Amino acid sequence: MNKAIVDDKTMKRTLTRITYEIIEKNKGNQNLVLIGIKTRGAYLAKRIKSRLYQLENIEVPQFDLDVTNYRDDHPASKKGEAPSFTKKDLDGQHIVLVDDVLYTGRTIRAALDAIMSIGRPSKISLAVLVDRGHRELPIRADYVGKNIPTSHKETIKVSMAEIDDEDKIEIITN
Ligand code: 3GP
Ligand code: 5GP
Ligand code: MG
Repeated sequence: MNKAIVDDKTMKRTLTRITYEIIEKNKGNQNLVLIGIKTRGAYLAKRIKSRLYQLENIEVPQFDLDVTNYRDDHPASKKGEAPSFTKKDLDGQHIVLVDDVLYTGRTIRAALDAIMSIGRPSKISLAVLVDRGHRELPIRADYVGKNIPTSHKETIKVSMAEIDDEDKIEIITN
């Protein structure tokens, strides 16, 4: 059973709010760098980057990250892509990691591992579109689009216009 909970207009507003929160919490927006976790986190990071420019004329670098090679839970059956950023992109910067759904926290742990193995940021924050609970590690998000308490059996389906033809968030009950 699919239950739609966020439509395109609400997703747009949510991303605008997250962008304003990033602006508010980082007065001057010095040294901000957005890193989006593939696949949908990368599209979200691109949207936040363009909102930062539209709303406040702020230009920030944005990179995609594939965490496959850094995961501890399911060993990669296929090899992931190497990170596109280098040490100089990270050193002394404030990284805002972006992902679609935060669940156990293991993806974010893998992303932190990838970043720390390459450079030394001054700060790392986390922005997620959905926090569905069930953390297995001491990780929390600084910017949350929507808290959606779920059971382990449910999943959150995030659709994004760039690859799914529309913007939508649904709860899937298996
Ligand atoms: P994403 O790469 O855009 O984040 O993990 C591959 C895809 O499967 C993800 O797309 C994610 O949206 C989707 N997915 C749905 N449920 C789960 C889940 O419980 N765990 C993981 N890792 N991915 C899930
Ligand atoms: P975690 O590593 O925190 O358990 O899971 C986070 C990653 O797995 C996110 O990148 C997300 O894509 C994916 N994920 C986990 N649960 C869900 C879910 O219910 N829906 C979607 N769309 N992705 C999920
Ligand atoms: Mg994801």
